[in-house]
Order: sequence, then C-alpha cells, then structure tokens
Amino acid sequence: KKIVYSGIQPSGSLTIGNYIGALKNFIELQDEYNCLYCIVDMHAITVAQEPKELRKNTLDVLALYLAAGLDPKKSIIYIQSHVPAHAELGWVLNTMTGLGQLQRMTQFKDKAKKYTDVQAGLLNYPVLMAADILLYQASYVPVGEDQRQHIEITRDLAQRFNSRYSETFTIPEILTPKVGARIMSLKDPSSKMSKSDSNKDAFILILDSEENTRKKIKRAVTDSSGEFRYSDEQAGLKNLINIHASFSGMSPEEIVKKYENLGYGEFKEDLGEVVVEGLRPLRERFKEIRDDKAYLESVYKEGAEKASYLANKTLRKVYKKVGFIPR
Ligand code: AQP
Repeated sequence: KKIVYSGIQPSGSLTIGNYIGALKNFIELQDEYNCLYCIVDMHAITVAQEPKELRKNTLDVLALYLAAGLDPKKSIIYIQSHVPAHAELGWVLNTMTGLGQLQRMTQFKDKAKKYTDVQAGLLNYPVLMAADILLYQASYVPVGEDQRQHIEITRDLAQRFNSRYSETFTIPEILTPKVGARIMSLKDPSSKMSKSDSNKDAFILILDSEENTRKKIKRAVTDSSGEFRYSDEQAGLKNLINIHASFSGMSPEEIVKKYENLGYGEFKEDLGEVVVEGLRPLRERFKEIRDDKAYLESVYKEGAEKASYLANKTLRKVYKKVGFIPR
C-alpha cells in the first residue's frame, strides 16, 4: 500500500477551510492507503504561541481528528514533537535548501507581513514540512491549494538528495480536493479563509455553535448583481457554492440549477442547514472524545511509537549517506 501523509497546525481552532481542504479528505483515504496524520505543534511555534493554549489546541485537534472519523486502528495519529526525527531530518535538509527559494514562498511573505517579529523558524517552515513528509516515504499529501508551493520544495529536496547521494526518498505528490481546495474568507472572497483572521465573521470554525454558523453564512458577502452563477466574477457566491458542494456532495452545476430562480436569501438559508447538518455528528462526538483524557493519551502514545519506528529507519539511512559515523 502507498503512504499518505498530512498534518494540521494546532495554532488555533480549526475552520471549515481546514476541514474541507484537508481533514475531510484524510478520512476518505484511510482504507486505501497507509496513512499518517500528524498534529504539527513544531510548525505552530513558528509564530508566537501561548504554552497553555498550545497544549489545549493540540488536544483539540487530536479530538477533532478522531471525531471526524480518523481511526487509530487504521491510521497512525501522533504529535510531531513526540518524534525527534522530524527536527533531525529537518536540519539536514536545511543545509541543502537555498535561502532565496525560501524567501520566495508566498506563505512566508504573507505571514512575514502580518507579524512584526519574524523568526528564522517561519522562513524554515517548508523545510520542516519536507522532513515530515519525506521521513515516511509518502506518495501523497492531502492538503489545501495554499500548500502547493511547499510540496514543490519537498519534491525538489527529495530529488536533490536522491541525485547527490543515492535513491533515498519517495517523491511525493499533492492531493487537493476537486471542489473546495481553497475556501475563501466570508468577508473578503479575494483572500483565503484563515483561522487567524482578526474578523471572526470571516471564518466558520468547525466547533462554532449552530447559531453562529447560520449567522455567519447569512452575513457572508455575495454581490449586488442578483444573478445566480458559478463564476470568478462572483467570487463571494462562488465560494459559498463551493462550501455547499463540499458538504452536500452536489456539483456546482446542480446547485446553480436548483437556486437560479430562488435567489441568495433562500440559498444561504439552505447552506446554513447543509453545513450545520454536515458538522453535527462531528460536533457531538468531539465533546465526548475531548473529555476522555486517558483515551487521547493512549492514541498519541501509540501513534508516536509507530511513527518513530518508521521515521528512524529513514533517518538512519540519511545520516549514513551524508557521512555521519553511526553510534
Ligand atoms: N481556506 C482554506 N481552504 C482550503 N484548505 C485550507 N487549509 C487551510 N486553509 C484553507 C488547509 O488546512 C490544512 C491545515 O492548515 P494549517 O493549520 O497547517 O495552516 P494554514 O494553511 O496556515 O491554515 P490557516 O487556517 O490559514 O491557519 P493560520 O491562520 O494559523 O495561518 C492545510 O492542508 C491547508 O492547506
């Protein structure tokens, strides 16, 4: 079986962008592949985190993984900082990455603008991400469209290492959903929905209340044309249609057909219902799982053990090839 690898940062509460772009697809891949799903706390600290919040968010993401349907019997679920090999391979890859290439990354440029205090870790984020993926010889990485550049760097690094030394890493491919690979802000459809947006109406959290979910959808920007079309000129509406399609399984064309004579109001009303219904089972299960500390601990401990075994196999090869003397 081929290997699938992905992770989410516990840098806040997850949005439906994280759900549609990533988490939802993790579940579907579990039966066909050997999957590893990580909670990337080491990535989260590339911007300042409050330690107490980080601990809480890490367990929240773990409980969300499980509530969404990730099954520790099928997939390896673990916390990044529990497997030191990530930092170790990350260091080796850092010595092979061009500074210019990192400085050209869109995510780095966007985040560097947002924070006054920019640390080297933020610049090196894609290198650590490459280590995450390459350690496990992953063939596929299910992520949102915003991560495409980082997957490109990962492929570059794998190819560079393989040709400088010898065949070591599998070259991974990005896996994005057909619809919803880039969910946009509900307040500004030209920027992506992001959990760190200062405007809380711009995103819907997976754990938002049903009432807030409906309210935010009603307040989402559309446009004044009144026409119901799926087009780039109507980016706000297009984004809402994508959200609908992701939850309902209908195609954008089917949605347009259904609502073209009904108008935005009725569409938003139904969309609220579709999202609330889609998230309800997850929201209910989350509460139960999150309270079961012993269960969460058993999942991440077992996950770290299995992940470490695989990661160390790759790391040993890498250390040998670069010329480190084995202990
Ligand atoms: N708007 C989005 N649409 C589709 N997919 C998205 N993802 C994020 N935003 C969208 C995908 O979610 C996964 C986890 O993201 P992350 O937590 O690693 O970091 P991020 O991409 O930086 O997410 P945020 O919400 O924008 O966080 P902040 O505000 O902290 O920077 C990834 O697969 C990502 O593609």
